Amino acid sequence: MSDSKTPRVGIIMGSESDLPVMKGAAEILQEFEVPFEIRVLSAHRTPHLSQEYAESALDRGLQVIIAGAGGAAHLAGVIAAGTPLPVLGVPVLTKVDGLDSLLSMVQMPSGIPVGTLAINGAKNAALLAIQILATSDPDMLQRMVTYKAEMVEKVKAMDGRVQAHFE
Ligand code: RP5
Repeated sequence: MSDSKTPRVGIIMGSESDLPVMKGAAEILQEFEVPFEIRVLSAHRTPHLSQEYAESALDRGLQVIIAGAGGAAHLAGVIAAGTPLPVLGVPVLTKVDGLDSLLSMVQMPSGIPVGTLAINGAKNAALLAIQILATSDPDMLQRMVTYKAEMVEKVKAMDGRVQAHFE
């Protein structure tokens, strides 16, 4: 059973240090009024909790999971292994350069996909999660249509300002 408060999207991250990036996903979901939950779960430091999270996600009403991690970023893959839900991965920038995180996520072997976003791409992960929800939710679809229309207006305004600057 789900109601308007049951989380539909799960945001998880490997460490609290990922929060400055991952809060971008939370802010987008808030803007679209999508109920979500947000947790710190580590694939290597709390493997049992991560597995429990993945295995209970569907029954708890989640529809999409966004997983952010840095370094040897296996959290999204571990979660994807334990749930039939779509998992979106956000590689978090590290001291190296973030390519370590990106490749750890995007190079999942065949069979267990992780839909990997750009390095630090938490906002796009949330937008993609909303688009996934919108495939079976007309209200969410309308919100996405409105969001895109507003973006068009913002770019038109930028265009006008830039042109005016050099007139
Ligand atoms: C990963 O290691 C986390 O996702 C984080 O990006 C990185 C560093 O974690 P902390 O040392 O800051 O806890 O597991």
